[in-house]
Amino acid sequence: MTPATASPVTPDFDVLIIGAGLAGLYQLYRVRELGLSACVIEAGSDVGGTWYWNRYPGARFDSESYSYGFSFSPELLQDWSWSEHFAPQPETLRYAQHVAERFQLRPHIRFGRKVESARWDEPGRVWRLQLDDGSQPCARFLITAIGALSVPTLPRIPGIESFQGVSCHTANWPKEPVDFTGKRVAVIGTGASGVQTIQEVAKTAGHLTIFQRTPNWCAPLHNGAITDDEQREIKAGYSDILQRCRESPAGFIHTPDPRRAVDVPPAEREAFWEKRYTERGFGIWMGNFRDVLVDREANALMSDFVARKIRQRVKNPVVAEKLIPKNHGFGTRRLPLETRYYEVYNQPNVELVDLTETPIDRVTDTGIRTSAREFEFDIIVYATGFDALRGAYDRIDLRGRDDISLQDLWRGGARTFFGIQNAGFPNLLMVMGPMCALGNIVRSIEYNVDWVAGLLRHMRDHQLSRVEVRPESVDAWMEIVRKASIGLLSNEVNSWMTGVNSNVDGKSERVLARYSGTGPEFRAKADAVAAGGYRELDLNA
Ligand code: N01
Repeated sequence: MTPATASPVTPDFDVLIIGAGLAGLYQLYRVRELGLSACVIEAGSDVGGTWYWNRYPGARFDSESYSYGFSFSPELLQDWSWSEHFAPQPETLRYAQHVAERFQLRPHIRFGRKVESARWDEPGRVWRLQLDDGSQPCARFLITAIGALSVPTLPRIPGIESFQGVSCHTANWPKEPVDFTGKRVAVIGTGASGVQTIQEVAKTAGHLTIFQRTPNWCAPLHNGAITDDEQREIKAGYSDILQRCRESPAGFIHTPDPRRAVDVPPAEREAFWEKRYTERGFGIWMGNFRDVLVDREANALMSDFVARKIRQRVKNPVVAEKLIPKNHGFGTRRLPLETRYYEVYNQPNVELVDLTETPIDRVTDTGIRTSAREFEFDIIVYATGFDALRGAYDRIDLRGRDDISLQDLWRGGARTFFGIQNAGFPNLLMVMGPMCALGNIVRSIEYNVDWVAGLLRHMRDHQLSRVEVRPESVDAWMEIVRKASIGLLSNEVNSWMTGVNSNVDGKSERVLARYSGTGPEFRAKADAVAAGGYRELDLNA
């Protein structure tokens, strides 16, 4: 990709990609398809990203397996058979490995290396990276595929390092299985990872103590094996499945019911919710009445329905009340999907500790001390979440033109163009950076990677070697992001989706952290940029 006015520097690669998760793998595939040389830098010892690190017991999809896989290769869609409606983590890791092998991606990946810093060299027109093994590769373009939920965070509790038993974070789980049989186990955290872990560990632990700070609204997953007939139906129906995902607001196969909950007669509304509660997956969240996530009255009615379900399922009424969220409505945080999660609390070997009543004072060498008492454990599981969305960017010293640091640029909150570009950072392209649309993640990854590949193709075809977003284009996108956030109840609630993480300095306040409009709207706007010849970007030879 050598331009007419190229610098004297010949880069090691046309493109360096950080991360060999599903985004990095697909980006590598697309970049190589363009005939560009590329290298991926990956911290893990294998591909898979999220599915490489999150090996905790019970980890699995909450998206229907067949709506999650890559769609770019019809042969891959036909050849790969998901075993369950919501595939478990080992299967998804095998899928990532299969993709890497099938498309001969492995030779272009350097495993076990971390990027410490990346610096734009303006005269040389290259990105210069510093890796933790001392090497310093450079490339014309840097593409970050470093994930929105890839930096696990531990609670800020004194004494964590003093614990003499086994401690694991769900997102940094050991490769060797952890045996819980007969053990005294603590789980801290009750988000999607905590819920999946708890319902699995409760099967074998001698005693399980769950430390809950905020309960979440959870709904049944209804997983099951995919029968041969279903498999045939899925494979014959991929174009329809993918079309449904494309048209739905967040890339899932579920679309909202066009009616408003508040307009539907109570008996009919109740019957609709009962039906949704018995169906697979996110239908109860994404396929609900259209006002449930935006209208307080509708949301309160829905919350009341699920609260009644929790009361029916948890025998001890005091425990049931503790498990019912009081500070946020149904679906305003990411909905954990569960399999007999609430029934776990009926088991004699399970105990719930409400941290709002008795907070943790410290972790000791033998367990956990709360304000009320001392607990002894063999294993402590931290299901305490991530420094989300911008966390992975905050950990690399990224320097753009005139030595601007990305941390400085984002000091008052991340500001990007579609989550892809930053003003002052030429030739840095982010796959799913802050302010992009999230949703069913591989659907979003494919779109973003294709958009980036489209830009690279345009530059190659027009002999352009430098791209930088115009500051006014970032302003315009941020205004769209701001407007899209208005009215969504989820934007009024603390969660990783609003950039809050109590375990990270400076992240206690809600900020604009993602584009919360719909996928179709996001794609229409990004498509228009490409169709208009990228006028929002400054492109040079
Ligand atoms: O993380 P979370 P997660 N003391 O941030 C608690 C995706 N995912 O890993 O709510 C005590 O949701 C914290 O409490 P609070 C999915 O997008 C996908 O579970 O802050 N507790 C909360 O309960 C999901 O949304 C899948 O009060 C502390 C928990 O830890 C995202 O990943 C599966 C604490 C963190 O919950 C993140 O989920 C799993 C402290 N100091 C995850 N600090 C699938 O689709 C934190 N907590 C398969």
